[in-house]
Formats: sequence, structure tokens, C-alpha cells
Amino acid sequence: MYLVFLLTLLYAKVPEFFRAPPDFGWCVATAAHQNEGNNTKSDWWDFEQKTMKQSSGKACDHWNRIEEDTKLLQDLHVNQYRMSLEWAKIEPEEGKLDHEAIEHYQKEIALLHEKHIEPIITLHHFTMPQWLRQKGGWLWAGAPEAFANYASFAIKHIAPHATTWVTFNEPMIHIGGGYFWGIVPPNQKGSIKNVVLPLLGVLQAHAAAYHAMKHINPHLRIGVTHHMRVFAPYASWSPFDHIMARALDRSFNWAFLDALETGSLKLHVPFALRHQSLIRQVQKTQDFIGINYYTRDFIQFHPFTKNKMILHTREPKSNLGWEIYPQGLYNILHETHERYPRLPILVTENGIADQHDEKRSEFLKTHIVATLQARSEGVPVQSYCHWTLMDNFEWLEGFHARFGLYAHDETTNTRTPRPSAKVYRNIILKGGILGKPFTSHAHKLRHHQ
Ligand code: IFM
Repeated sequence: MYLVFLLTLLYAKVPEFFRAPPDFGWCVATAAHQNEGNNTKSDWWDFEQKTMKQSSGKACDHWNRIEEDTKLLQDLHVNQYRMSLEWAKIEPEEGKLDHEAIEHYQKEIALLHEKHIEPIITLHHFTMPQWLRQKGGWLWAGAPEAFANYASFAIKHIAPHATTWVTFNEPMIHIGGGYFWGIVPPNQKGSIKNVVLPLLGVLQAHAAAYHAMKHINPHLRIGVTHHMRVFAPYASWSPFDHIMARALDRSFNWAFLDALETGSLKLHVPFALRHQSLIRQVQKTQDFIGINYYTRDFIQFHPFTKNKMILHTREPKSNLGWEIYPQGLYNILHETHERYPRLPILVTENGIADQHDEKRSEFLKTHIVATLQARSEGVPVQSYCHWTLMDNFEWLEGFHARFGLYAHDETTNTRTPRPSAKVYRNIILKGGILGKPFTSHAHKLRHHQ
């Protein structure tokens, strides 16, 4: 009997309390275009008017409600807030600054500091000024310098007291969406090879901004927020599924971050793309790794048929059909640390589209356990940012994908806390969470079958 009890203790996953250190970053993440409204000088605005049924319009009218929304952050008890600046509002025409927009951001950021909420500021979150898009976006030779000037202006004049900065949000999604799938600006559907040049442009813009910002203030922490997914083979017996899952893992998850470490961009997608280039100035241009984690994909690959690749998901799923897979976050945190041991890690996005708030509380709990467990095992995770504060404009999905801790009503602009907001608040107030640990060392199983 005693032996059975001992064995149960040894092998059962007994809940543990995972404590966050007092300086842990409890955070929510947002983006300007999705919340502020009236981003009329941006390429996305243009794109919405021309091609979408629903436009971001006034979004959540956050532009006119910064006091009210800062209060929502205080109610959650977060001590960090990830937000972005809209370059198109700050510099609506090339070389012409909009002082009203600049004062607005100064005020918003001062308010956050006053309430002891540290801003984490993203400079580019999918949108760019129309004038830059017209010049060719990241393919324009002048783009790196223009981006570096904007970044330097922001750290000097908009948020001089902010220490953590993100140059680009989800560069692989931004460029893949624009130049391979062709579903977002600049709508250029093409072969996978089309992503190489704009990706190099983004790397150059990132590096130019990184060096310019560090020159002004060497104490800043600068990085990117990188969308990472678990790619698993659909059929465990299929070598093709394995090959493609591994290739996607290397190219989508690691190639960009590796380039920021080594200066060398290596992309290899079987039967489609093999690329390697060296941009020395990109080497060692990140001070932290920002991970945006949502889900896992199962990859089915038939190299000799027309429709070569099919993506599958499994239950349980969000309203957008994305699998809920917290073990993936735990594994990715370990893998990231093994790959870049010198760098701290921030979970800069993690959330779920869940209109009726049926799954969000459990989602929050399990993903925070994954984060804090990895931390307790030596992974230097410093923050957890939940995506997102309130329902907002979810890009191609419009307003129907509801990611908010607060429900947002587009007609009245009211913000109503969902039960999960209270759950997050309680975790923050307790400084940790009781939960079942994830299978340790599962990160060694590379493809999460
Ligand atoms: O809303 C987006 C965000 O802008 C970037 N990361 C993923 C989120 C959910 O799709």
C-alpha cells in the first residue's frame, strides 16, 4: 500500500504552486491599429477600404479613451503593457511630423509610468505609412534609414523613459502574408522565393534601428516579437510529413532569430526554396527574445501532388480553430533557451479567440503554468503578456474573433470584464499559480507527436 502511494506520488502529476519572482512582468499586449481607430494614413487602412467587408474604422476608440483603458490595466494589476506606436500617425507624410499624434503618445506613455505600468513599445506591428508602401515598403533601399530615424525619434521624444523596445512584430507573418499568401498588404501572392527580399529588407531595417537606438541609449533592451508555432508531422509513419514539419520549424521558427544572432539568414523549404545570405550588421542585434505563442499545426506533405501541403489541427480548439496546446509553449521556451542561452525571454503574446469565455480561464492558467514551470527549471522568462486587453480589430477576421479579457461592444464602445479577467487578476495578485506540471524534458521530443 505504502509502495503504491509512493509510486503515485512519483509518477502522478501532483499540482504544484509555481511562484513568479516579485519583479516578474505581468502584462497584456495590444497593437495600435487594432485598438486606436482611424489609422487613415496607413497601408492597412487603404487595403481595408479596397478589399475588406469590414474596416478597422474607429476600432475600440482607444485613441480617445486612454485614461479609461489605463484604468482597465490597473484593475487587472498588470505591471507591464505592450503597445505599439503608429508610424503612419506620427509621420503621415514623408518627413512631416504630426505634433498632435506625438503629444498623444507622450501623454499615454506618461500616464502608464505614472501608474507604475512599464510600457513595452513596438515600433512596427504589421502597418506602415502609405507613403512608405508606395515607395516599395521594405524593398525600398531607403527603408532601413527611414525606420531608424523613426525609431530614434520615438526613443528621444516620445518615450524617453521606456527601456524595452520591439522593432518588428511577427516578421515572418508580416512578410509571408504579404508576399507569399498575398492576403495582406502589399497583396503580392507568389512563390515562397518572393519572401526573401522583403525579409532581408526587414532584417536591414531592424539592424539599422537597433544600432541607431543603442547609439543614443546603450541601456535599452531591444528585440523582436516572433510568432512561434509547433509544427508536428500529421502521420508519424510519413517521412515527407516529418521532413516538412522539421523544415517549417527551422525556417519559420528559428531562421529569423538565428539571423539576429549570426547575421546569416538561412531558409530551406524542401522542393521550393534554398537561400543563404550574410548581413553582418544584423549579427547580435537582439537583447531578448519575444515569443508570441498560440498553437500547434500538423503538417501533411505530398511533394508530388498539386496541393503539396495541408495543415491540420486537433481538439481542443479556439473559435478560430486553433488547437489549444500549452505543452507547446513549455517546449518552445526550453528550446529557445537551449538555442540562445545568453538571452532573456519574454512571452510577448499568448491568447485565445473565445467569444463566450468558455476556455480562456483554463487557457490562461495552463499557459502561465507552462511559463512559470519553465522558469523554475532555469529558462530565464521575465514576462508573460496575455493577448489581449479587449476585443479588437483582428486583421482579416475583422471584429468577430474575440481575444479580449474585456468584451468590447463596437456600437457603444463599452468594455466589460469577462470572468477570465478576474482569473488573470487573481493569478497576478497571488504572484503565481497552482497547477499540474508539464511533462519535463518533453522539449527533447522535437516534434511533439
Ligand atoms: O491579433 C494578432 C496580433 O496582431 C499579432 N499576433 C497574433 C494576434 C492574434 O491573431
